[in-house]
Amino acid sequence: MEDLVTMPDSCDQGKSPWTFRVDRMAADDVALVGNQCMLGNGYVGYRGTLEEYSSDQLVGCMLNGVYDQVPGKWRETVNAPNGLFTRIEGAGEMSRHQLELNIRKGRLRRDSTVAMPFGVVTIQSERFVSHDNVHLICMSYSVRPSESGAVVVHTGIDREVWDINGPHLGDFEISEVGEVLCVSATTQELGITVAVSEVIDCPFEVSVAGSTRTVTFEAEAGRTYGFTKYVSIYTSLDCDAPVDESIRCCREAKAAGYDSLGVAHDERWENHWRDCDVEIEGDDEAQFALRYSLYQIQLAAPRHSETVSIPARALSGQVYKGAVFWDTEMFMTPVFTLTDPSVARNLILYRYHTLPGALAKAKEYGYKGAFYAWEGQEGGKEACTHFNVTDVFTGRPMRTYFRDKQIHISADIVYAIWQYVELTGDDSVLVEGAAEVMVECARFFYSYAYFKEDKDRYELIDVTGPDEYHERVGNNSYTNRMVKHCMDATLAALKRLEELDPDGYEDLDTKTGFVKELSRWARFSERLYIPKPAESSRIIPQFDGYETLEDVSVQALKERVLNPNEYLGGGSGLATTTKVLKQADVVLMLNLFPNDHELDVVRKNWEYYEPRTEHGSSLSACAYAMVGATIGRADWAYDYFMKTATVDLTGNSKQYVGTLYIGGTHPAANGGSWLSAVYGFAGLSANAESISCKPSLPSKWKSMRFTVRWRGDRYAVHVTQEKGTVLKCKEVVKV
Ligand code: IFM
Repeated sequence: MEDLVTMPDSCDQGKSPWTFRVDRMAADDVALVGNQCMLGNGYVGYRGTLEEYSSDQLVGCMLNGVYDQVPGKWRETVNAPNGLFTRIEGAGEMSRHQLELNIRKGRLRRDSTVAMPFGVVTIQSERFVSHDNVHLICMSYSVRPSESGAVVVHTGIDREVWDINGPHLGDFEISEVGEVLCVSATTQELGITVAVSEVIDCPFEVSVAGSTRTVTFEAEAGRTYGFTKYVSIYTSLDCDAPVDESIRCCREAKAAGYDSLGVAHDERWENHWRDCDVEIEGDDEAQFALRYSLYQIQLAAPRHSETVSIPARALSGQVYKGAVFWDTEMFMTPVFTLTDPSVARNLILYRYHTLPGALAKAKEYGYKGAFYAWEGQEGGKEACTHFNVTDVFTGRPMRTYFRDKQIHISADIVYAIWQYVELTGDDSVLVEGAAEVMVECARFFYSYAYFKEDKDRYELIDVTGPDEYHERVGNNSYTNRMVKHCMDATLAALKRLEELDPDGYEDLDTKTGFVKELSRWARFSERLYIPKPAESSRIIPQFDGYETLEDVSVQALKERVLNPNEYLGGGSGLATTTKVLKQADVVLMLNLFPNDHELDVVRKNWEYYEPRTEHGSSLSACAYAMVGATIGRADWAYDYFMKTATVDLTGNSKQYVGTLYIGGTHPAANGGSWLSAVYGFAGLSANAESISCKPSLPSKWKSMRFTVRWRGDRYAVHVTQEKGTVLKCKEVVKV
C-alpha cells in the first residue's frame, strides 16, 4: 500500500472499517485520486475530483453507453458538463486537505483549508451519485472563513470536462427555468442531446450569468455557511425531452431535500452490501481491499438498463474508448450471477441488444454468425482498430490482431450466459434473446474452424488468445476449450428451450435456421482439437509451437526493454519470440474447467506458467490467485489476490501501452478479487445440481463469511481453516 492511502481507522457503521482517506493534493495526484474516489451508479460515473476542478484535473462525468466520434479520432464515451462545479472567489492554495470516501454508503466528503486574500477558508462538502435515482447527483457544500467579510461563491454547470478524443459536445444552450439552470448540448456524430440541470437550496443572495450562479454573503469569522445542490442528467437516449426531464428531476429533488434523498440512496447501498459483502476475519487489509473492489464494481453495475454494460475502465473515463471487452463476461458477470442476478441478467441481455454489431462484424471478415466486438460500443459496434497501439520508437501505429483474431470473445459471452442459466435457474433469459446469441456464436465458430482431413479433427488456426503478446497462433488452448464449451452449452441450451418453450424454439429456428446445423455443431464439438498435457512434463502448450520459443525469464526480458512504455507484443515486440506471456491463458482455462484435469496437471501448469507470466494485464493476477488456492498454494495465491484487490487503491498498474494512456479503474480486477476469495479461498463450487465449498484459506485468515444466491435461494457460506459450510437461508429470493 502506498503512503497516500491511509488504511481506515474508523468505522461509522458496524464493526468493520468502511472508510478510505486521501490527503494528497499535489497536481500529479489528480488522476489517481480521481479514480480512487469515484462515485457512480451504472448510468453515470463521477470522478473523485474537487468542486473547483476543471478539464485539466480530469473532471469526468461519464455517461455510460453514450458514444461520439470526432472525425479522424477514436470513438469514445461522452463526459457530460459538470453540474457540481463550485469555486470560491479569491481562493488560493490548499494548506490542509482530506477526502473521505465512505464505501458503505457511496458518499464522498471533503474537508480542506484554503488560503484567502484575508485569512483562510475551510471548505466542507459531501456528495453522492444517487443509487435510488440514476439521473441524480446531490451535494452539500459549506464554507467557514477565518476572517469576517464578504464571501463570493460561483457555482453552476461547467463545460470544461476531460476529453481524450473530443470535443464531443456542441450547440450548447443555456436555459433558466424558474430556479433551475440547464445546459444542453448535442453530440457531434449522432446528435444525441445531453441535458444537465442544477438547482441549489441556498439562503443567500444569488445572481445568475450564463450557466453560473454567484452566491454572495457577509460572513462572520468562524461561522459556517452552506447550500445544497441537486444535479440531474438526462439524454435523448433516455427520453424524448431530456431538458424537461432533468429540470423536473431537479425540482423534485430540491423539494425532497438532501437528507431524505440520502436515506433512499443509503438503503440501496445497504442492499448491495447485503448481497455481495464478504467478511474476512484475521486480515483487515485484505478485508478493506476486497470491500473496496466490490465498491468499485458496484459503481458501474447497470441496474437501470440492459442496453449498457460495464466498460473495461468502468465509468472512470474514456480510456479504452469506454468500450466493453471480454472483461465483463469473464470477471464481472460471474460475480453478479451469484450476488445480484438481476444485474447479471442485464449484462447478458446487453449482448443480445448488441448482436446486430456482432453479426455485421462476422460478415465483414467473411464468416457466419456472431463475432462480437473486441471493444464493444452501442449496438455492438467495434471500436477496436487494426492499429490499436502506437510504437514508442517510430511513432507509427502498429498492426495489432486484437480486433480480428481474438475470437474467444464470442465464446466468453456464451460461457457467462450458460453459467448464469445454470447457477440461477433463470431459463427465461434464453427465451428473451440469450439463446439467439448462443446460436449465432456457435455458428460463427463453426464457420471459423478448419477440418484437417489428415488429422481427422477440427482446428482453430490463426487466432489470438488472452495472451496478446502472441498473435495469430494456431490452436490456442484457451480458445479451443472455450469454443468447445460454446458448442456444448449451445446444444444444451437449445434442448432446454425446446422443452421450455416449443413455440419460442420454432420461432428461433424460423428466424435463424439453426436446426439443420445442429448435427454439424455436435460433430464439430466432438472432433475439435483440444491440446493435451505433454506425456512427461504434463504441460499443456499454450498454442502450437509454444514449446519451441525462447525460454527467457520475465526479469531477463525486461532487461532488454529500451523504453518503459514499449509494447512487448505486436509485430516485433520483445515477448513475441519468447515464452513470456502477457496474462493468464492456460491457467485461466484450468480455472474455468476445473474437472478437465487431475490436480497434479493443474499444479504443474500453474508452476510452469507462473514464472513466465508478465502480468501486463490487470486481468491476470486473479486467475493465478484462484488456481493457486485450489492447488493448495493459498499463501502464494494470497499475493496475487492482494495485487488484484488493491489495484485501484495503490494505482500500481500500467499507465501506458505504447503511447496509449490506459489509466483508470479496473473493474475486471475488482470482480476478480471476489472471484479469488469466493471460488479460490472459500473453494466454492456450484453448478445446476449442487453447491458446496472446499476452503483453502491463507494462513492469516481465520474465517470468511458471505452469502450467495443459487437457483432462487440465498445461501450462507462460512469457512474456516478447517472446514466450510453452505447453508440455505430462510428468505426466498426472486431472480
Ligand atoms: O481485455 C483486456 C485484455 O485482455 C488485455 N488488455 C486490456 C483489455 C481491457 O482490460
